[in-house]
Amino acid sequence: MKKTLLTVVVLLLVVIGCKKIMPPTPKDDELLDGPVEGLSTAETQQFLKGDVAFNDDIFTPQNGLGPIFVANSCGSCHAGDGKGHPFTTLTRFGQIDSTGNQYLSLGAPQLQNRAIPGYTPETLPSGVGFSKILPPANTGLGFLDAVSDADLIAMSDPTDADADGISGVPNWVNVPSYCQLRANAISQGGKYIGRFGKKGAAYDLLQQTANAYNQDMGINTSFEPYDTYSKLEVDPEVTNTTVHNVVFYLKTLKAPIQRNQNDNEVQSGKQVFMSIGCEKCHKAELKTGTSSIAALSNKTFSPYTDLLLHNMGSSLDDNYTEGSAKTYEWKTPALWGLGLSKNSQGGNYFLMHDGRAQSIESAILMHGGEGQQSNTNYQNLSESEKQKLIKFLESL
Ligand code: HEC
Ligand code: HEC
Ligand SMILES: [Ca+2]
Ligand SMILES: [Ca+2]
Ligand SMILES: [Ca+2]
Repeated sequence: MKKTLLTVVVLLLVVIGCKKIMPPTPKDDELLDGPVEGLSTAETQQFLKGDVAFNDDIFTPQNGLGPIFVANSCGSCHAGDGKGHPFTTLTRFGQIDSTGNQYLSLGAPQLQNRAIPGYTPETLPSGVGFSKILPPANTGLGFLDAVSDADLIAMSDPTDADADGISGVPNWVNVPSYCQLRANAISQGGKYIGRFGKKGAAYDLLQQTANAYNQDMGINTSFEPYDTYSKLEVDPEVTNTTVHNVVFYLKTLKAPIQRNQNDNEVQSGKQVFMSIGCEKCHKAELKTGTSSIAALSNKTFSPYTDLLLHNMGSSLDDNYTEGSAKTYEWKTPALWGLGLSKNSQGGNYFLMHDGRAQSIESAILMHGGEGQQSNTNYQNLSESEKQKLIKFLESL
């Protein structure tokens, strides 16, 4: 009897002790790396296979890493599928106008700054301007992928016909032959609307993924078979099945869930967001068309982006062009998940394409060009309106 009681007490102490030292389990709405709701069993299995390839496939010289590379797994730059850190940036160079890349023989467009033993990593040619970009969060991408081209065109205003200072244009890109065109894809001069990457230069998640394997890790696929070092065509180092699983995983990562939606200040912060013109680019609501994945078909969702390019002014000019995107143009980043981005960034914010903004307010104050008016409107707000706006943004 006594012994049992002692055991119970000891067990209780252990349980209480554990509670104190173990960090609390994050709530569902604080996690970014789960699947969308409503996947079938087979779809969930494919999601899980893609999850493993994305996070646990760590490449080594034995299974194909490099010879020149930037990192050895997708997950090392996209930890928890959240935003990356200034330590995990990519560097691109050599494209300043529409004439194409001027430094192809010197390692452009992307710098592979690491190499496996016996090989020399690339270095930037001296005197060349370069662009450093921070990994974006990888959430809700399947929803963005399934918006129709017609909807994107409807939001664009290339000549600023309504004279509100905001144009917004799609990035018209060449589509690699291995990509499948979207249903009802709209083309202009043989080019199609890109939507992934910070300038929207990748047509779809297959191109983004095949390119990441090749350029970021030196892993060749049948889609991108040219070795970045020898420039020769080599055998695939991961299978097409693995690539498709990763693409499926990216497509079916859930959209971040807004927190504190019913808080009064959050709600009035959203009104401020709408009234000072933020929503002209960071669109509160988009809808998907039909998708082969039922959970993504005909859904309305709140990403706070229009997926279009905007002139953001000279101080955000990165001296680098992609597709039809100019050096000063950026695709509106989705703001969903914004308030959670610190979790994968070591407790601090690193916002804007290169992480230069260390708070939400400083990100707003960096908006120039088409974003200048809303920046000025922000500065003219009262302190309490500003606070509500920030509180709303943190709830995303
Ligand atoms: C060295 C760090 C690094 C590695 C490794 C890496 N990425 Fe990325 N990823 C980035 C950066 C930086 C961007 C922004 C690229 C751009 O704007 O063109 C990005 C962009 C993306 C995007 C576009 C998201 C969006 O919102 O448009 C996807 C999807 C993606 N990566 C998937 C992957 C996958 C899959 C892998 C592994 C096969 C991978 N990444 C490996 C750094 C990395
Ligand atoms: C003209 C279109 C436009 C308008 C209007 C606009 N933004 Fe942006 N916003 C952008 C673009 C494009 C970027 C990315 C710039 C970069 O990365 O250099 C951005 C970046 C941001 C970021 C950083 C996001 C991240 O993940 O790094 C925040 C936060 C933000 N905007 C909030 C706002 C708020 C709040 C307003 C209203 C005061 C606003 N924006 C108005 C286009 C716009
Ligand atoms: Ca290789
Ligand atoms: Ca290179
Ligand atoms: Ca306009």
